[in-house]
Amino acid sequence: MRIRTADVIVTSPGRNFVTLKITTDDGLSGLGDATLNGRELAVASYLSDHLVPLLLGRDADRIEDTWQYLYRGGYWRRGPVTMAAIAAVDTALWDIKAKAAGMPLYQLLGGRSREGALAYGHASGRDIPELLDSVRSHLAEGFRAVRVQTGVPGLGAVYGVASSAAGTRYDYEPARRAGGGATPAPAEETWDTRAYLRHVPSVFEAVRQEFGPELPLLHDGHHRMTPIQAARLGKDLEPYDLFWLEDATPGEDQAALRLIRSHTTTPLAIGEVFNSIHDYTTLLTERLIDYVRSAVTHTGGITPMRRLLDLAGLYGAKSGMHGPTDISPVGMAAQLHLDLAVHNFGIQEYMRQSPLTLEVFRTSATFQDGLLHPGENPGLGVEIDEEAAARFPYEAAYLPVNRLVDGTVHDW
Ligand code: EZ4
Ligand code: CO
Repeated sequence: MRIRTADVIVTSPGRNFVTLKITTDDGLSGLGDATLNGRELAVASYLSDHLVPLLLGRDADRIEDTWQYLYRGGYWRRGPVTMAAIAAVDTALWDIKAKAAGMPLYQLLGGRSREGALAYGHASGRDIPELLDSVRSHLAEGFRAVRVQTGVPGLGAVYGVASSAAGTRYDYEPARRAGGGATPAPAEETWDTRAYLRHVPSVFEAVRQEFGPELPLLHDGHHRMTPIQAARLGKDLEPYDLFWLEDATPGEDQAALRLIRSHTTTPLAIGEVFNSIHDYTTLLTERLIDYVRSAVTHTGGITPMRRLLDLAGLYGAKSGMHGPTDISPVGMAAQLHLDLAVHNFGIQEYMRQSPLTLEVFRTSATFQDGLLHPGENPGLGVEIDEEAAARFPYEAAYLPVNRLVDGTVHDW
């Protein structure tokens, strides 16, 4: 079975997505997600200029060999652009293999270990009452775990907090779009870590008071703290029994996690901006983290994600794959098949896609009683409507930039 065509599809049904569609001479086709929020066209070029010419005529059955060929053969290893491009190829080839077998992909990954993947949703509010309403509406939608983010008194818009009131579409996260093809400058937000550290424990106090001790609660620090600040927050949040504290510090400083770990028993999650198993070696072998946050889309595909989760399992760490709306329904489906199959599943992040996005990507995935399931269709269970995709041309859009009150550009 040879690869006949490989098409890079860039579409923007509410937000930008990059998808690779591989078709074989047997007439089977597979999809892979290559979306890199705010840097989409770099990956599209990597695919169409550098990988597609190498794929045409190759044996579609040889997933591992193709992965190694693209990773080692490119000389320049790792990096989010490279790994998103390779991820799309890997995922599309798994989709094809599972379709050829007539099975949902999770069967080829060893069959299911559970009925569905426990999902967490994003509750947020500009203040505590708005947050409590948002938690309530998530519970009403069936969520059995929620991430909790709020505004900080004295600060304006805060990344991770919905700008619209609870009940309307939860739209904090899509990067800001320019409209009309213009290139926008990123929005700039002001950040004050001391004000944040004073405020967050009172938020969790209010949520536990209202919803009791059972509900799994998560929090995302969005890389904004120094190690010593993160250590303090972890300690301050211990009474509220978090499921995890995510991205407390910028993840590339792996040694920082040693300091945090030595001060707090709050479970730690990290890795949504990582793109390689090598980003985790210190963190896992020294048991500095509890959850691995990588996405299939940004880590080179299903093949290396499986390898990473197997390594994590040796050190008692579990999966918590990244699942915001900048992971397309294709990337999410790949993760859901892994979620079902792997032994050391922890939790799956889940934000609902917009109706426009779901017009372009037809997915068999379901969300019921707090659990996600990829469906039983052969392959990934996602198809792309290319005519619909063509109606939504790319629009430049960027994530915001954080500045401290003194004007310095900050981590976020
Ligand atoms: O900021 O997906 O845990 N989820 C997150 C996301 C990320 C965006 C970046 O593209 O932190 O909202
Ligand atoms: Co995050």
